[in-house]
Amino acid sequence: MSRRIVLSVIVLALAALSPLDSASADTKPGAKTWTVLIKGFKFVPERLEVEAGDTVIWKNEDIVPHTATAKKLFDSKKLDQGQSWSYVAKQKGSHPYICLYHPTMTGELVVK
Ligand SMILES: [Cu+2]
Repeated sequence: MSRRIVLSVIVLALAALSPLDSASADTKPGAKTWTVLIKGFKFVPERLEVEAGDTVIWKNEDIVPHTATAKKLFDSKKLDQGQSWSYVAKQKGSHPYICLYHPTMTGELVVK
């Protein structure tokens, strides 16, 4: 497949998974949605501060699978290219996380 077709497929797939349409019942009014991109074997941004009740979406833009995994708190499981996963931040504090496949990939979710 050409690069352009691959990108189009990704865009369509993401549109189909639009997180705004799937906001779950436990998101509170005024809660925000944040996106962390996974690209170039990095979490972008590496450190994210949110309010409790906000939703964080990790979106894998690399061609290899990744995870966003914080011990005992959250685990995206395997995210293939173009896949995303959302998490409603509840537990306040600083939560370091990694990619299980590439443990040198680190990020931090701060919930206030
Ligand atoms: Cu990874």
